[in-house]
Amino acid sequence: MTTHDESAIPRTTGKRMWQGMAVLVGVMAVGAAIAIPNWHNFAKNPPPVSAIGTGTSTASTGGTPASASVTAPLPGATSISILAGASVQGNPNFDPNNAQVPLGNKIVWVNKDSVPHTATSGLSASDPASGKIFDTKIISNGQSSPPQQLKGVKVGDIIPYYCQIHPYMTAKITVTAASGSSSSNSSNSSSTAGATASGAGAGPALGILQGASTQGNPAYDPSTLTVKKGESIQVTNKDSVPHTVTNGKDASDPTSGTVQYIRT
Ligand SMILES: [Cu+2]
Repeated sequence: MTTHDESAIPRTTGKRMWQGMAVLVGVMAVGAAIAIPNWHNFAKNPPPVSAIGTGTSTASTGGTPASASVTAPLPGATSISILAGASVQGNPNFDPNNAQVPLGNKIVWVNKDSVPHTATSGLSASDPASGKIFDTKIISNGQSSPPQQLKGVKVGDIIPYYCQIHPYMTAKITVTAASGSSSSNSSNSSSTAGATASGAGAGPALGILQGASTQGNPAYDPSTLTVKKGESIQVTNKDSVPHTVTNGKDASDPTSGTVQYIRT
């Protein structure tokens, strides 16, 4: 059959049309049969690129993790271990990962690994503040660093540091009130000491709501939080997938995650 009408008219039979529809519906049904029962797992097990490490998850609590079990080998010094295997990305590296160091204490890093490391203040080598507060320089395997005095820090400061040889090795130090001076502290210091002693509940609470991972849902509760100087924010993730709370507009914001010093 020919026609002078050149417009695109579908030329097929009703039967072939329904066969095509059946193929489409079949493919979608198979896909749905796989995706729907596994939806929960997809959400709970994000691909590695979006997986969130657990190493720093206690950082925001401002509590008393780990350090209580680490006793100084010499008076006035805090010992931090560099664990065996620390040079392998993803392994635990600095222990404790967030050491609570009394103001004025020196810190000794003990390298228990089989390769050299450094402990250098700052976020990375490109951080203009890198090494300004302390830098152990190279610590040979099996050796301890010279005692490091933290320069210009105050109670409540949180100091990130890293290894210059393995920049993915990161940890932080929280400066606490000097031991033995609790009775003569200013109100700021004693409130910090109180916060440290009580651990959870030391500051205002921030909730991440169930369903927050769905775009458009309410995410943070409250969405605006007022914090006083020196207070820690207690973040509770009530959702079924991991989240972070990171300062900045988004990951491309050059200031993202850089609010690091908490001044009391
Ligand atoms: Cu290293």
